[in-house]
Amino acid sequence: MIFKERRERLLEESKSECVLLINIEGSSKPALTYYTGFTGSFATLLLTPGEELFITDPRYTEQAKKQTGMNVVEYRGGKKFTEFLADILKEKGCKKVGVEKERLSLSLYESLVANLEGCEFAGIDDVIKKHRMAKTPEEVEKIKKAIDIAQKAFLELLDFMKPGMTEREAAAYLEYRMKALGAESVAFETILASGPRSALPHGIASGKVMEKGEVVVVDFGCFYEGYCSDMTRMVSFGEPPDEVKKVHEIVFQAQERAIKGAKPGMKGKEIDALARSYIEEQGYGKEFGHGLGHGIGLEVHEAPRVSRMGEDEIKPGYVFTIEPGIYLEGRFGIRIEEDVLMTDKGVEVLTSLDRGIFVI
Ligand SMILES: [Mn+2]
Repeated sequence: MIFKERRERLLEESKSECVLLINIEGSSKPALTYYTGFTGSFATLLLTPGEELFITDPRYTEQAKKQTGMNVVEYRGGKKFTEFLADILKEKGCKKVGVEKERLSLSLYESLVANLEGCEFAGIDDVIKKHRMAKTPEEVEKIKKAIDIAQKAFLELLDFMKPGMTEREAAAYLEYRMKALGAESVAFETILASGPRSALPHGIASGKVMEKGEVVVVDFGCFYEGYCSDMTRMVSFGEPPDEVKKVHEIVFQAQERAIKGAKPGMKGKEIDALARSYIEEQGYGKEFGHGLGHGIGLEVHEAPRVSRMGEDEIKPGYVFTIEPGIYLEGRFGIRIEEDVLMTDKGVEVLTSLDRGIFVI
């Protein structure tokens, strides 16, 4: 079973005696899903050299048994959860414990430390990150399915959306169609921003009425079997003005440079630079304020970073977005976003919608 193999690698590579991953209201949820298959909101995984324990509460016992096939221990209250956990750690003799540092709250950490004298905690975030970045073919298939659903829903949206409608109404339709086509949920709140609002890189759909002659940025995606898609397209009500076309062409060429130029082994920041340098040459460097892309998988924003800060080498099997944009405050913004898979030759583009402006 894939989860069991992942757990064995985690314990081995974490260089800790034990691994403790805690998901309280979503904290280490993606890691719990990655290493056990569990998708609920409350669970803890404890790995020791001889034993694996999965802890949850009675709301999730049945689900946990089904999803993980592991030995499930129930937390039934009576004492604080951290005291309950500390007792287990003491009983198992855990002294050096690997945790997901970025996801462990200070209050939880303090309370564990207070209950576990002489216990040492170490962050194993890098090991988890390294595992999750390298997708298996099965994971890539799920992402492709999430892309397929989102793309079909987008094409249906084009027949539905019209001037006079609010952004929210159009976004709701897109989200409804994604779910009707098999998505578990949206990957994030749909960004659907028209006219001057398109210059907001994260303009969540609002009550604004869309008007004739406006461009609309639509950034959307969905989850399928735990994995997500994330893409962006431009729509225009009527033929767009020349300046919109010109800026779109620059963004398109920047994206093309990143798609063609990205090779395995390059750092995220080198791929970012392929697109960024072109946008800078065209005089819009300041108007491209965000990173070129980010990893996608169990989360819509995960490692690797493909930005000026991206130090991770992008290896075959990594799935990430390439999404340059130019935002002209108060006027309009353009972004085009693809999901790509790094292969041993270069990137394979997984999204397949036309990359031009959809004029309706
Ligand atoms: Mn994105």
